[in-house]
Amino acid sequence: MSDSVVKPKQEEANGFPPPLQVADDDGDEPDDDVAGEGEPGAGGEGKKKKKKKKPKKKKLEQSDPPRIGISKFFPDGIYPEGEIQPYKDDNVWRTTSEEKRYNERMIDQDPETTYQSIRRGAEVHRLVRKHARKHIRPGMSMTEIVNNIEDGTRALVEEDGFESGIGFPTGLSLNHCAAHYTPNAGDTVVLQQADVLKVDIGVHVKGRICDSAFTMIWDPTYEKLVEAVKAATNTGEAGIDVRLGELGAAIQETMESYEVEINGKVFPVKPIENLSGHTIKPYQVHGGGKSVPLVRTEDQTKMEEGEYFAIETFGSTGRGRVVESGECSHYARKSDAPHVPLRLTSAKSLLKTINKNFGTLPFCRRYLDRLGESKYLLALNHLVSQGIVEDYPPLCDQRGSMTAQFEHTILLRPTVKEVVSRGDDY
Ligand SMILES: [Co+2]
Repeated sequence: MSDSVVKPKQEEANGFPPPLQVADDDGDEPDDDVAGEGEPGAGGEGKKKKKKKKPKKKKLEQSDPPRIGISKFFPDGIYPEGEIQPYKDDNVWRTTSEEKRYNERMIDQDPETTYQSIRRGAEVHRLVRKHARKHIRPGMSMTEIVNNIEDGTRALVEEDGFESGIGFPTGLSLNHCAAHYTPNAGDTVVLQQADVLKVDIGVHVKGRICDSAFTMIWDPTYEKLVEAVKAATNTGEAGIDVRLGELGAAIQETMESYEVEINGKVFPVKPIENLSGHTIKPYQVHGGGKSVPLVRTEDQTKMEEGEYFAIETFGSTGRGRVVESGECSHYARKSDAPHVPLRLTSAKSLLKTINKNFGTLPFCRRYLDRLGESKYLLALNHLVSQGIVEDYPPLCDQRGSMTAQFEHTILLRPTVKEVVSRGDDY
């Protein structure tokens, strides 16, 4: 198909072991008894085992690194539910409401809105990050790390044009940089023992983007920083009718109850006040226009039934404010891009490539490289200056400070809240 792109053979180049062979791949009898190991939810578990004709047949096992499409493990198309949290206070009635339960069934039966797409993305996310956590260590280059993650995502989600694929470039922001860094070609950064690494991974299925991030450290100095941000993300105050400004206040309060001692000096953990969580729309990771602040604000906007939110919080030992800094890697075509006549032929052609391969999904320079584009910077900058493409440069606090991030995608279902990206790791 013309939409699918050529997959580079990066396993060998990076010295990773080649994917293991599928133990059972004759495909005549699906193994519906192997669900994702150790994951929450009930996907596939309720199924009765069929009497097998061939008792010697082995279970399908995921390879290491994970490269076997997730759908092979869920042949009925039912993926594990995330963590279920009941609504509180004035919304307790929703859990048992017949009407709300009916609404939910209707949503799930509609192929356009079903929860199975986001849950499939979340299951891929859990497997990819499980491997990443085991695999990433100081001494590795950013390029090695990102290839490992993205090769895993592409394989597990069974990348197929706009049907399924990477949701956005993998963020690998280090230390004082909080977000929007991923290596460009030629990047020479190598992970260090004392680094604080934010890993932000996006997976989409039919445009439903699972947006979830975590922080990795190897130096125990930053344990409290990581703990603070994890706790703030898990504050759990999100819900239907909750006001965004008040949710920000709850996040701020949790975050500010921590401090971190670095070389004998105590630093308060500050929420980064100019970063925020966001609603997610199909194919638009920042679609829907609502922001979840990390500090108290006067925003009276309420969260609403049916919305998908990325609840992400960032803590910092620095100012608690980020500015754009460093070479840009992330871009996305605007969903409301104006129709401007492009005089630059190269920009016209690049826009075609972007429309065909990403639409409004964010992409990075590496993704253009692997599509065979070269010397596109002038054209790309032209699309940015014409307001067609938005650039997202790295966002950094002051040099010398450390920042951490945790993020989950949540669904405000009619009856309950579902933390769809929850795993046993965070
Ligand atoms: Co996000």
